[in-house]
Amino acid sequence: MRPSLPFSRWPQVLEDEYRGQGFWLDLPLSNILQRHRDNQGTAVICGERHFSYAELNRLSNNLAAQFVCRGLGVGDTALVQLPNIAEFYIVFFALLKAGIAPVNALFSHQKLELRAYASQLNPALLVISDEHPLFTDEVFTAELKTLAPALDLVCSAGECNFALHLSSLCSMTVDVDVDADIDCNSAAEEVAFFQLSGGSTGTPKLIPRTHNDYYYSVRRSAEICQLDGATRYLCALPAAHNYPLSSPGALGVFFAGGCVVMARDPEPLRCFSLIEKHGVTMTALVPSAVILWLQAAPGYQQQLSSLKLLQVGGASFAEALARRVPVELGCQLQQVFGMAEGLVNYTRLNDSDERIFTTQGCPMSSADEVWVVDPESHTPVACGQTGMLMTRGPYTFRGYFNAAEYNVSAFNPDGFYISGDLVTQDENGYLRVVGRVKDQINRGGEKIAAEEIENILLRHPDVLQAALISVPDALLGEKSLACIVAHKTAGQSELKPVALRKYLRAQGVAEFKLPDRFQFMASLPLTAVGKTDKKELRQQIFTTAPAI
Ligand code: AMP
Ligand code: DBH
Repeated sequence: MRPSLPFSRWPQVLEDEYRGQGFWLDLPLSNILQRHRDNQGTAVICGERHFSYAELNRLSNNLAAQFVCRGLGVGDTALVQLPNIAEFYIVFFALLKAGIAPVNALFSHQKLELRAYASQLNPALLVISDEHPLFTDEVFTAELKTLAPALDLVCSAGECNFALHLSSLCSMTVDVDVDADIDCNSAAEEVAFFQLSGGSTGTPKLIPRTHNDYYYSVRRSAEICQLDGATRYLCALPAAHNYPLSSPGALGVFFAGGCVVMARDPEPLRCFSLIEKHGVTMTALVPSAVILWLQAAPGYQQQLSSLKLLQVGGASFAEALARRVPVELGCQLQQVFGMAEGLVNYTRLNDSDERIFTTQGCPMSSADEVWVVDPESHTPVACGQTGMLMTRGPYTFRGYFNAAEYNVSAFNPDGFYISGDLVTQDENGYLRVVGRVKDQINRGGEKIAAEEIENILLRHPDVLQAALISVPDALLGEKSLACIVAHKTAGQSELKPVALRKYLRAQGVAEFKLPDRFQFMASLPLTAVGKTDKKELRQQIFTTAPAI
């Protein structure tokens, strides 16, 4: 048997405390589904397809058995990239049951991200969809195999002539009792899967999440959101994202025995008709999607009448918009401020309107330790003052995967994660997100690490200096602006925005990470140590002509 995957564990005293307080139950994450194995109620609706809990359990058992009989198990990892379809959950539970730890890439990810995940994890298994342009032929799969020597099994949702088809694997039964659960899970204190970090560094980082910590965050989230068997949740954000997966997300709904309705994306009219058709009671959106829903809602109130709760999170949500939600969408608002690294804050359902409209909630767990500190000295600021958020707790990770050096700067010596978010906290523990010190752009909830894009731009032969900064945007909250200094020798024609975007696309950069605008400059301001002075750069940009 292979050893379990390495990761940064909690110190024993904290593990004991989290167990002692009943936060960690030593159950595998797949228990979320298995506890409903005899439930004939609908777990997932995906287009015209309805899956009961019993069916979801059986299909994921079959698939897990296929993986196990091919020799896969604890110590193995998988790279998964699926759109919002029921197979996302079948595969997720199958991998958990087989003890294989997946990373679920976003469907918008391209070569750059998939290469990074493949080379960091060396997955034995790749699960793809024939709908993704990268997998219309075998070329990119072959490249991934060179980056991940362990990769020898490729499965696909849909038709794909170089992969095994998920549909046939799920319907095949191995020589085992079909009703018996496959139970090759990794131990509850080990890594269950990897979550994605929005990041602020050159390469995308992976967040190990254990069964114990993730299961706790799901249970507690389901409790705070008062989910039950009657909950019907519309999953309109990318299913792999931490927010629609666990806050309380689809896993919270499964835990409570409710039903998840899949939407391709948050496009309002399609979502409105799914809400009406399936009597959806709650959903989760990012602020930019709420703006589109508010624009589209007039005349559709009737269709939305089953919707009771709208969660909004992932990026700053203006108070003026928050106040419009109950009036114009006819449902309660819940603000959610979370991170794939762990800590999630919610406004509570019985909070006053004032709190719900003006704060991003308070930590979900009594064991969440939240510090608001001076970003330089890490000393606490006074209550109500702006400071940087640092946190530690029963479901906040203790280190990025295989990144010992970086982890030294991402955590303080006591294991507090340094989030890089600027917040205020009031005397009741409620947080407001007011900014950030990390070098990241939050483009409508999709996070872009400035350094990742800058590094690629700097590899362009005509680019001497590059800096990516955020600029305000009415819909997305923020868009990205690339400030470029060209080499003196560069032909001017080369450095048009269209050419640079084409170059970035050719490097495999996901569409949402392409700079929205470019500004060509003679030089970039530098700090005393010779790094780009983004504060000064911002000043210059906003006092000069608009970028193209
Ligand atoms: P990620 O690292 O991709 O999981 O993104 C987490 C980050 O998203 C947080 O650290 C915040 O910067 C941002 N974020 C999440 N929810 C909110 C919110 N409700 N308001 C403002 N920013 C948020
Ligand atoms: O933005 C996020 O990453 C996020 C937002 C809300 C998150 O991870 C979550 C809730 O769990």
